[in-house]
Amino acid sequence: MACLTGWFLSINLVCNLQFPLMTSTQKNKIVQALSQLEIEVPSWGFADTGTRFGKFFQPASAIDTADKFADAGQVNAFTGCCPSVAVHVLWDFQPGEDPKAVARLARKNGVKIGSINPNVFQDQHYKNGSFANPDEKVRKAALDHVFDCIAIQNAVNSRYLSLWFADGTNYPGQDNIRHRKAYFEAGLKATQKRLKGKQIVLVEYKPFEPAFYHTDIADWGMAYLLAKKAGPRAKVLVDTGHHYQAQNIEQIVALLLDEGMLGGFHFNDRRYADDDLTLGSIDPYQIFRIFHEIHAFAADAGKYPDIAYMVDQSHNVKPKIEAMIQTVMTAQELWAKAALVDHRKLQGLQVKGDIVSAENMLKDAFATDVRPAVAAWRKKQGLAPDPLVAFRKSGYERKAARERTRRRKELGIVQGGSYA
Ligand SMILES: [Mn+2]
Repeated sequence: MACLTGWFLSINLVCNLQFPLMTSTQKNKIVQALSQLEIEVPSWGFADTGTRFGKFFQPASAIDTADKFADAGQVNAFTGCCPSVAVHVLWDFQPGEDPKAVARLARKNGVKIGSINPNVFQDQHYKNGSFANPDEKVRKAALDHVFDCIAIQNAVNSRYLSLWFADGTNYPGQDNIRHRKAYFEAGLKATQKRLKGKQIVLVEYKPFEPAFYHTDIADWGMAYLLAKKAGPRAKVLVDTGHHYQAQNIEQIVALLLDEGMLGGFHFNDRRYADDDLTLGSIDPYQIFRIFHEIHAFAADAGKYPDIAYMVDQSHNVKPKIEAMIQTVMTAQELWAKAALVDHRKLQGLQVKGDIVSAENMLKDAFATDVRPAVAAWRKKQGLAPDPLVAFRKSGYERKAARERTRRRKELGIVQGGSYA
């Protein structure tokens, strides 16, 4: 017995020597870092959505905007770091509805309205584009819709107007790329000019889809150029899923931070293209490296950059609230891991040219199990140490499924149909 105890002790000692337990300095770093991270969830992440080929319906999915806010309220209640909800104007506001009433509905559910997302891709007249449409009347309709969204933004006191454009062409010769660029410059300039105070317009990019020959804002450089020309309230939004394979996203983040042009993120993960998979499910080290660039920038600047962290995922096969909580927990863990890097020490190694040790500083931080420290932070906030377990125990999903199934019946809503 004594011998066994000795054996366990020596194993423990060896382990502790090679992989020391977290120090109180590291724990403090994590607490400080977590207090900096608020994540916005998307209203569209709680409704039934699908792929181009079909939808898999869930009894607990949100039917209307009130349900979406209630579900987002659950994510905030259990994680304590998601106080705002991104809204899609055509999907979350009924025509003629008082935006202030929608804002009150959000508050009633323990959240507030975050970024306002115009929709200039759904209507029939956008077949050849919105801001870049060759038809002046359509360009004006798109701009008018964006102006309406800014009016909503003002009414609900939202800081961010978040723009994503499906604009592009499918075939060579279909339209004049330079003319379209000029139309975009004009539209974004007019949009930026409408904003006031601390309001920001975010310009998102994406290499392809739905257009498959050229996309008008295809990468960060195009988004940067257009945002820069639009004026000081226009910044770039990095959607982590909107890059070609092998693109170095953290380099884009570092560059945009350095230029004061990074406005925000849309978090998700991808294996092939814009897959909207759960953050960190495929490549958590990628997200860690992005967060490392932000912490490194903050260490140099003496404060964290003013950027919006948002989730852009809609889950077709996972339960929606659980998937959102899982996403937020993953973001917090990767953010906490990246906060462990000692930037001064890293710089010393970089100057010395000690590449192996420098890289290992990132690898060691990534390999650290920060979950106990994150759980301790949650306890201090009066939250359950594991939000996912606590949410499951709450029975909310079962109750929502029952209530929403009954309501669907009353309203005559059929969950069914196909893509075509
Ligand atoms: Mn996005």
